Formats: sequence, structure tokens, C-alpha cells
Amino acid sequence: MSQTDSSPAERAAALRALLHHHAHRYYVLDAPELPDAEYDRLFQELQALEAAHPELRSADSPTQRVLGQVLEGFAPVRHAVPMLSIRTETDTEASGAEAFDARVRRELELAGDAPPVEYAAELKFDGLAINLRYERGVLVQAATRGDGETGEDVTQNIRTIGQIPLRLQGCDAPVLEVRGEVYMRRDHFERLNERQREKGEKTFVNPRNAAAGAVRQLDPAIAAQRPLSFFAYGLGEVQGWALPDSHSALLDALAALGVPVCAQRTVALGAAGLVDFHRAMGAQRDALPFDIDGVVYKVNSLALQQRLGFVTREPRWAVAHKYPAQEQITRLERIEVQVGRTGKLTPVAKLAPVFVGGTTVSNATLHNLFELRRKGVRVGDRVIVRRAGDVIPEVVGRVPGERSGYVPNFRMPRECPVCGSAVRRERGGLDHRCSGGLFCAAQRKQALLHFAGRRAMDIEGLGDKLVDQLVDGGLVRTLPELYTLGVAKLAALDRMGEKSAANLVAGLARSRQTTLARFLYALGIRQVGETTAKDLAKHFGSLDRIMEAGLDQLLQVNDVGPVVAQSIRTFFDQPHNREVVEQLRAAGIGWPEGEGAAASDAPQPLAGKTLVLTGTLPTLSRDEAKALIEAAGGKVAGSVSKKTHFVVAGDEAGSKLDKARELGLTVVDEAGLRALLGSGGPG
Ligand code: 5U1
Repeated sequence: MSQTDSSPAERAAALRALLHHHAHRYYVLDAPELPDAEYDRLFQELQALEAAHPELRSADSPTQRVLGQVLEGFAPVRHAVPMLSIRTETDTEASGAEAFDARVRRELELAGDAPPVEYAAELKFDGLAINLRYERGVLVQAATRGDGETGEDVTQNIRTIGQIPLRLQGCDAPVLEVRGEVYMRRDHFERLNERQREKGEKTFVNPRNAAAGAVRQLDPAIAAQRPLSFFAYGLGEVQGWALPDSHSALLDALAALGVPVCAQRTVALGAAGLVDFHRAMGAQRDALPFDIDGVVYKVNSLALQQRLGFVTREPRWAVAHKYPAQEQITRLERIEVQVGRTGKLTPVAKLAPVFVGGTTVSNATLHNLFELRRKGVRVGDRVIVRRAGDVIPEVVGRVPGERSGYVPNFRMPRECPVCGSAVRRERGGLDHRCSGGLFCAAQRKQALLHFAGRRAMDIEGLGDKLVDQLVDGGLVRTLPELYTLGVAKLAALDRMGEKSAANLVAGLARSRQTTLARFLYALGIRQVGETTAKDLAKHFGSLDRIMEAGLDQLLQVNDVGPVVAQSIRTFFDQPHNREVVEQLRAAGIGWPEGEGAAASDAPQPLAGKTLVLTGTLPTLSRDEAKALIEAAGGKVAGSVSKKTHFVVAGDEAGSKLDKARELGLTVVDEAGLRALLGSGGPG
């Protein structure tokens, strides 16, 4: 039946089904099939239809995600099946897993030589437990865990989470309660806090608190702006749905219903399998896009789970095996001010060393004066330090308690602590900046380090200790002066033998042959990161064209908005920056002419293809492989999804390889990658 022939009810049902399908592709599979504008068009059509025919509105309509009243409080919800907690194993070593396996074997009265027990091993997400109640496949209620017996009705807010299906795919069971964790990804958390900082509003201590705050937000419009995600890990009440016979099969079945289930899970055999999983996930922990505080082991067979039963409110068949905490308490010894590449002054907490998130931390950022004041930390306080993933450690707050004696409030210096130039703050801005520019040694050092960085000019052997010596000794004042360094001058420096000096000179020589994108990025223009530099190089194809481009022309470049365009213009309008560029060119730095334009004429065997790199390749570094793929027109993505065309796997490839196999993607090794670069390969 065509669109125009169908009744409003039929059209509304068809639109709902279409929108459910595309929301699942977008939010859960990360593989959209429709442009956003087309999704919006369908959504608006359904909204209009429901406005004209309110009787067509249903609880599972995608239009109902964002609606809701500001509440005065949350209604209590008595859980049909209590939400249990999980026993925690705080011994973070292998012995923690071995103790659990030994307990299970004892409870099951297994003989010493009985085969190993099969476990489902998964991640312990650092979020908030939620019960989702589906009746006849439609989400009718979402509740927090509360005390396990009674939680709070947070349906309005949970509906705003795009990943949570409002209707299960192909499930008409009278009741199916799905349990899992609502969490916030680390990048979403950082962006949320960045936005809060820009608005001068309170920042969140960690992703878990931000997620919990969003779920318990009384105004659903605010909750909808907090980016939340969800992973399922179990069931509550079930009526009329055939249970699989193992936990791993249960998670597979939930994924098939359209519920997000984490890919990092496995079926492990015995204590050895659990230890392997704990180690493997521990190694991946920093690279995961979300916080975990451990892994969870569950006896895989549901029949054995039933035999094992519970002690008080914890099942005997499951345990959470922890990792070292990502937050710790320590003493704030003093506050120093660091000057960055762009002159920004950052208050840095000097801490009594503390082991957190797997390393010893003695410095942590306090971001800016206003954030420091809001957190109310003063020297001598006991403070909470957080280090998660590869994010810079930060002080998230103070531990309430008495202060002994008067401690003055921290003040930003009026003069740069490095060069003595005046410190300024833009009207209404949050950042204090040194006005010394490259006159300031700190800014010069940071500019040199940035210029020499792996993703910029990639000058091997130019690290921070050497840059300190070069700048402090007056040997290098400008970027071009780097290229005047000879072996004799360098070898005379502290701890710099003849060989290291020769290596650095060779590194400098090698760096002369670069790409326009790397060179642009290396200049350290504010707002011009690696991606923008690549876009500029591709668009203009020549440095002179970029230097001469007006705002209008710059605005034509992919993702370049007014702030970035103005920053590029400001940079090239300053005569001393142009002089630096000319001196660098005179020092022999060059790149293939017409790089961008030539690139589009050159063969592009990987044009339109997305590749994911995992593991260590025999001869290519990650950056080299990425550069080759990009030069061939391909894109390198950080995670595997159905949109991935090829996964390039080297030694010790981890979960990305597992996921690629699960999705049936083409996996190649380095030789395979080289073949693709030559030919474009299959598909
Ligand atoms: N992954 C996972 N997290 N988690 C938390 N599974 C899991 N199971 C839980 C909890 C509280 O509880 C069941 C064992 C009852």
C-alpha cells in the first residue's frame, strides 16, 4: 500500500516501525542506514500525525522519548523480583578469581578432578542499575534499584536514552524485565563537563555521578541533554518468554531483541579462564570508552545458578572482581601554576603521591581559577583525585573536614610565573593567559614540543628535557632555529653524547620532508587540530593559498566555523608568524606540492572505505599505517562496527578482532593491508 493510500493509523504504525529500526541502527549498532535529515523528516511526519490524531499516540512511539512533565518527586516502584546486589571480590589479583572458582566448586560438591566450571565473564560497568519493564514488547516502566525491593519510577528520563528500545524486536511476551546499567561514556562526560565549565556551572565528579544525576533529574528536558548509554546484563520478572539455558545465551537473546549488550564478554573455563579475562580486560581498561570498576563472573548454566541459590541478597553464582580504584584520597601539598603552549595558566595540584587507576599520581589539574574556587580546595586539604583512561588526572573535590588554622584562598598570579609578562583574562572568560607569546620560555618550550611531536613534524629524540636545555640555554628561541643545531653544539649539552646528538640531527633532517597537513598542525595555530589541518591541506592544496584565504574561503572547508576561520586568519595576519613560516621553508622543510589536490588525482584505492587497526603490525607503526590508509583515501576508525570495511590485525589484537569476527568482517594482516593499498581489494 502506498503512503497516500494508507489510513492514519496504518501510516503511524509504519512510521513507528521505521523509526524503531533506524534508531536501533543508529544508537545500538552504530551503523545508520539513513541520513539524519531523513530520520528527522519521518519523525516530524509521525509527530504531525499524532498531533492531528491524539488517539494514535502510543507508549512505544519514538515521539514519546522527549516528552514529560517536570516532576515533584519520583513515585516508588515495588520490584516484582527483588534486584539483588553482587558479592564484591576486593582482592584485585588472580587469587580473587581463584577463590571464587574454588567456592563454586565446593558449593557444587565437585570432585577435585571434575572438569572446569563454565562461566560467563563480562564487565562491571560503573553506572546505575536500572530495571526496564516491557509488556508485550513495549517499554512501560523504568525503575532504579533503590533498596533492591523498592526503587523509583524514572521512566520519563530513561525514555530519553536513544539506545534503550521503546519496543523490543520480535518479542510479544506478556512481561519481560531487562536489567542492566545506565552509564555515561568518558568522552560524553568530558564534553558535558567542558560545557558546564564554559557556562560557569558546577562540573560533575565522575561519569557515574553524572549518569545518576541525569537519571534522577526531575526535569526530563534536562535529562535529555545528558548523554547516557545502557548495557543489559540480566533479567527481572519474566512471563511467557522462553529462557535460554545459559547466561551467555541469554545475553545473545537480549541483543537479538535490540537491547544493547556489551561486546567485551566471553565464556571462560575454570579459574584459569577467569584470570585470563580479568587480565585481558585490565589491559584494555584505559582504552575502553567507559569506566569499569571490575569484571563480573557468573556460573554460565542457569540450572547450576538455581542449584547454587543465594546468601542474603547476593547470588552464590556471581562475583564482581575489582580493579584498582580510579579515585583515591590524598593530601594537597601545594598549588603551582603551569603555562601552556597558548599561554593559558593552569593551576596544578601537587599531591602526596597516590596509586590511582594503575599509576602513581603526584600532579593533577585543577583546570582554572573558577573551578578551583567552586571545588573549594585549599592547600593542606584531603582531596579526591581521579585518573581514568588516558585523561589527565584531576582533583574532583575535597573531603569535608576540619582545616587546622587559616589557609588563604589561592590567587592567580598577576604576572606570568615563567616570563613575568602581564597575565590577562578576557572579559567574561574563564582562562588566565600570559601575554608574553613566544617571548615566554614556557610557551616556547610547549610550542617546540608540539612542533616536534609524533603527529606533527615527528622529530625523533627531541623530548622535554632536551627542550628545557635548548630554551633555558638560549640555543633555540624560534622554531626555525631548531634546524640550525649541529652535532657539536648539541653534544656539548648535559647528558648528550656525540651519538644522541648525531641521532637528533638525523631526526631533524628526516623531518624536513613532511606533509602540508603535518606542517600546518605543527605550527600550533589555535583551534587547528590534526583533523582541521588535514581538511585545510586537502581543500586548498597549498600553504600559500591557505595563508591568503579570506574568512569566506576558509568557511568553505569541512568543519571550519567562524571561530576556527578567525583563528587561522589571525595567525597568518601576524608578520612574525609569516616570518617563521618563511624561515622554516628556507631551512628546507617541504612537502609534495599541491598535496591536497594531487591527493584527489592520485589513485585512491581505499576511497570510501573505513578501516580499524588493532594489535601490533610487523613493520608499520600505527601512525604509519594510518597515514598510508589516509593517503589511499580511506578512513581509520577507533572502533569496529558494521560500517567497518576492513579490520587490520597484528599481534596481540584484542576485542576489536573478536568483534570483527562476530560481525563477519574482512580481517587482514599487514601484507593484506599492503595489497589493499595497491588495489583497493575486494568489496
Ligand atoms: N555485568 C554485570 N554487572 N552486574 C551487576 N552483571 C551484573 N550482575 C549483577 C550486578 C549487580 O547482579 C546480578 C548478579 C544479580
